Amino acid sequence: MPYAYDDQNVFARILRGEIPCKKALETPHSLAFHDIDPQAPVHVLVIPKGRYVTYDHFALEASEAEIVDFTRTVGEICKMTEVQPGEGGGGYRLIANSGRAAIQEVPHLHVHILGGRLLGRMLR
Ligand code: DGP
Repeated sequence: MPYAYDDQNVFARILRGEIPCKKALETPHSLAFHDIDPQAPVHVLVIPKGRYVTYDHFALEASEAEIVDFTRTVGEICKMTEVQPGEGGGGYRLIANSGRAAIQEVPHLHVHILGGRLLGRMLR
């Protein structure tokens, strides 16, 4: 059971309206909101509304409608938040921590979108 879903995780509670969030965009299958502990001037999380734990869980088991909606929502947020040239060259970073090795804190798939400052080199 690699994909057991915990209904009490904080993003499930946000989706049920039990915990408030600062919403950036909502679509039929996805929700984008600002991270509670921003690591950059722009730090938005995009989550699917479905019960998916990790990126592979979502990519392999979600419907095409969910996948298209989620991918487009991430794209919309990137476009909305992309910094303009002249402020460090523009751009953003996507991160989807999945599982223990990546220290995924909330077990509901989320993509971090970070931008608004020079982010520094991450992988070499
Ligand atoms: P990760 O380590 O990839 O699972 O990141 C989880 C992120 O979720 C972390 O950056 C903080 C954020 N987060 C945790 N609880 C809340 C919350 O209640 N509201 C919001 N907006 N973000 C939260």
